[in-house]
Amino acid sequence: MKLSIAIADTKALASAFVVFRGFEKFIPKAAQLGYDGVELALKRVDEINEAKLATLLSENSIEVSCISTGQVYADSGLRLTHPKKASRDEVISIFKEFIDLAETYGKLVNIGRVRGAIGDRNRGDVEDLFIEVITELCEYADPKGVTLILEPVNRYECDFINTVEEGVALLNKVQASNLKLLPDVFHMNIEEDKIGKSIIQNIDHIKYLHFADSNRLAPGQGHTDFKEIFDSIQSSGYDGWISLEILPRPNPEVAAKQAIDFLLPLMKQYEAYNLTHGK
Ligand code: LER
Ligand code: MN
Repeated sequence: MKLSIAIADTKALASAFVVFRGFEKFIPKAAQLGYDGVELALKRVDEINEAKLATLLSENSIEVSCISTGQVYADSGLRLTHPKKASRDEVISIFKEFIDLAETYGKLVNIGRVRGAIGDRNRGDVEDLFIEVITELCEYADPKGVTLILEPVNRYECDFINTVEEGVALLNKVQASNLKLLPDVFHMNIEEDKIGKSIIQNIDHIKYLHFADSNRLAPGQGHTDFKEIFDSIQSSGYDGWISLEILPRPNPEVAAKQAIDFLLPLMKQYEAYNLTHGK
């Protein structure tokens, strides 16, 4: 298990769900605080200077955990199920560039709110469109070793795939080995009856986790039961990234520190469990 934190460019939208803004300043900061990775929240690949990124990562011994894509939608309303083919084609080409970048950095690209909404359209038609687009992207990503991670998002932000079970149903329809799930415990706190039970039941599909407390602050600042979540991580054997997607309050550095100070002891207990149980 490794810990990551969401980071964007200095020009990221105000609405971007990231802790840090500015790669040069905050990739070293994340490493100093003890994070193993950074989740790059991008609107377009041209926000990244690959040579600079490679230097920042190697100088700070930190990895890219994933490329996240919520800002593509927030920036221009582009979405994978856009009713207009030209707009869908535009977002597909943006995603193919993310996949190219992820081939070197992280091997994972998320699909959250950028899937779009059903709105007043027919649910089956939108789902068919989504399956068509996602199949094309999975086929493009597969030879590059990149996995797409679909994020169930709560009903107040999205009207399409709110629960982990709905995510699994979509995965079963697409049938691509490089399509997995990214459950976010903030959304799960709203949509699932028990977060831990849902993680255990769906572990075979889970490739990545977003962490935030019930109020979207750092874990430990709200009322989400992280003990229950770590118990489920332990008993299911989850060994992927845990990425912090929290509000930068009271300020980015304090939020990032609160999160790691709360989580590291829990993670150490888990690792001790693995050692003593020979996992
Ligand atoms: C938004 O609430 C969120 O959790 C993102 O990761 C999905 O776009
Ligand atoms: Mn999330």
